[in-house]
Amino acid sequence: MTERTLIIIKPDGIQRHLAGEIIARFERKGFKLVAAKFVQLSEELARRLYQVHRRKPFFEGLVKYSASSPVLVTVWEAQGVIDMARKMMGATFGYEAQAGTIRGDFSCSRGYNLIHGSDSAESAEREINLFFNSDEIIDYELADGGWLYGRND
Ligand code: DAT
Ligand code: MG
Repeated sequence: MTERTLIIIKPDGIQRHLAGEIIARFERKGFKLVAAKFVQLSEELARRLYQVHRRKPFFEGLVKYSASSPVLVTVWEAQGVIDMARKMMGATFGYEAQAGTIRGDFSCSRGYNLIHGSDSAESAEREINLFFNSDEIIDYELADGGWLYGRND
């Protein structure tokens, strides 16, 4: 079944001119972009995004960093997109992430790790609703859509 995930290119991703690189990876993989918004997060919205971490010692730092500079918020669609995007992002800390992943290739940091991606279907739904109304998620066909999934899968 087609699934959606929320991907945020975080402040360091924008400041380090990596937005195009990151988007290109998801495009080339075959994910369909269905929504995008360039925004300056408020600390309040950052707190809501990361609410599961509210009791962690790094929470306030995470909120401040997330609201420190603009981010690009995107929604991507594909069969199994949540797990595939997490694999492409790599492990949370840049210095532990495998080469070939976004964090593994471009981040050496713990907190400045370039990208957020939903970690489950429930998180994806909650996070997408934080940023987008249903009419901001675009329903359209990709011209090469028929070539993305084999008919013999
Ligand atoms: P992920 O972004 O891989 O889903 P997460 O949800 O566990 O990771 O944590 C959210 C963000 O919080 C993560 O991207 C970076 C930061 N973070 C996580 N654990 C941390 C820690 N121990 N110290 C500092 N920052 C941390
Ligand atoms: Mg997470």
